[in-house]
Amino acid sequence: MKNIYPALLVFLACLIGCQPAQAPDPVGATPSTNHLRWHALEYYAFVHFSMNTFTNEEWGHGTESPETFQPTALDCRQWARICRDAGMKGIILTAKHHDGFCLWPSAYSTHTVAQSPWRDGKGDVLRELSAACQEYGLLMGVYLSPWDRNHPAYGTDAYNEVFKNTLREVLTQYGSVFEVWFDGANGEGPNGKKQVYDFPGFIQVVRETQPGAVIFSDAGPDIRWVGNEQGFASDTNWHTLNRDDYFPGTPRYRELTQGNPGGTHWVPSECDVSIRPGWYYHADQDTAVKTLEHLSRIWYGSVGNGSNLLLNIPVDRRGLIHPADSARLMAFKQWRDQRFSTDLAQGRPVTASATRGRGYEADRLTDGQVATCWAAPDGVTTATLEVSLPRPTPVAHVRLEEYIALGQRITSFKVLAHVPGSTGDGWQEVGKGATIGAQRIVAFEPVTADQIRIEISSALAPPVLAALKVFQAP
Ligand code: FUL
Repeated sequence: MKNIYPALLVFLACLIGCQPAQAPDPVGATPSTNHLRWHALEYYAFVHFSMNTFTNEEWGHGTESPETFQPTALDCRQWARICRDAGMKGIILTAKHHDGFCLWPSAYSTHTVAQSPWRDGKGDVLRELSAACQEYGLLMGVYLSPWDRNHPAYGTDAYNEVFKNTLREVLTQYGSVFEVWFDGANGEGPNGKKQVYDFPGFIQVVRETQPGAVIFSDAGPDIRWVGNEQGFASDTNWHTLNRDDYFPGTPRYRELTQGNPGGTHWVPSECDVSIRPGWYYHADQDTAVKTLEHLSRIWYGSVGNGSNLLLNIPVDRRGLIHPADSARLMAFKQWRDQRFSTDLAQGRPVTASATRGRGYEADRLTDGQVATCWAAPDGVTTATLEVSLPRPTPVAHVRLEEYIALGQRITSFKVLAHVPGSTGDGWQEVGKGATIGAQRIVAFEPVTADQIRIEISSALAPPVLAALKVFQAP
C-alpha cells in the first residue's frame, strides 16, 4: 500500500496555514461602542453663548435680568454651516452656564429664554440648534452646569431633583445628543450655599434618556478633562484611568493629562480650548482670535496626541459666529487638508518583523479599513514595520492608529525615514513618542523618503495597530 502519510501531512499543514490566526486577547480596560464612535469624531465645536454674551462676563451672577438676552439675528444654521465647512463633526452648546440662564424654555426655572424679549419669549435655542445640526449632518451635544447661581433651590437636596428634571427635559425633547458635558465647578448659589451634587443620579438620567451619549466631566464616567484649557494632551496619553481616584472638581487634575497606564476604566481625554482668550464673546477680543500657527500647534497637541479637540467659538451678540472666527476656522481646515489628504502609504505593501498570522498581516495597516489590523504574536512586545512609498517623495507627517477595541498597548516608538542618497544606510530618525492610542500624528521637517520604518520598542502587550499613514508634505 502506498504511504499516504506525507500527503496527509501536507494537507494538514495547508489546513492549519489557511486558518485565521487566533485573535489577540484584549488588554486591560477597553472602549464601549459609544467610545469608539466618539474617538472617530476627533474634532467638534463648543459654543459658549448665553447671558454672559450680553453682559460681557465670563461667569454671570444669576441676578441678570432676562431682558438682557436679546440676540438680534440669531441663526443656528449659520453656526452649523460654518462648523460643517470647518470639518467639525458636531456642536456642544452651553444650554445652561453657571448663572443658571436656560437657552430653552425650561419648566424648572424662571430664568430662561421664555422670560426674555427674544422671539417674544417664544424662542428655543436648543430646538433651533437641533434642527440646524440635523440639516447640516452634525451631532448635537449639551453643556449643563450643575452649579447654578440663580436657582432658589440650589444648595439644598431639592436642587438635585431640579437638576435631574432639567436634564431629563433637555435630553428627551431635542433628539439624540452625542455628548453631555458636566462642568466640575461648584460655587455658591443665591443663598450663599454650595451644593452637594448627586452625580450618580445625574449620570443615571443620561443613561436612561440618551443611552448612546458619552458623559464628560473632569473624571468621566466616559470622557475626562485633559487637565488644562489650552488644548494640549501630552506625549504620554493613556485612554485608561483609575477612575475611582478622581471626581468632578478633583484637585488631582494634572494627572488627567496623562491618564493611568493600565487604568481600571476607559476614560479618554478631550481637549477643550477657546479660539479666543475668553469662552464668551467680548468685542475687544475680535483681534485676539488664535493664529493659524497657534491652532496648528493645538491640533498636534490634541488630535495628534490621541485626544479629541473641542474648539470653542464664542457666538456674538447678534447670535452669529463673527467673521474673524469663521475666516480662521476655514484657514485651519485648509491647513489640515493640505497636510493630511494624500496618504502615500495607502494600498502599499508593509513588512513586519513579526506577524501573528493569517488575518493579521502587516498589509492590513494600509488597506484603508478601520476594522482590520496587524497584530504581533503572543509574547512579542517589540516590532519593526516598514512601508515603501511609490517613489521618493517629500513627507512631513506619519499617522499611527492602535486597534483600540482591544485596549491601548504601545508605550514607546520611533519613526525613521529612508532618504535615498543620504549618508550611511540612508535611514534617519524623524520622530519618536511614548503612547499612540486612537491616533498619533508624528510631524517633522519634510524629508524626501522612499520608505518609512516604525520601531515599536515597548508595549504593555503584543502591539495591535489599525493604520499606518504617511502624508505627502504640502
Ligand atoms: C469651566 C467654566 O467655569 C468656564 O466658564 C467654561 O465653561 C469652561 C469650558 O469650563 O469650568
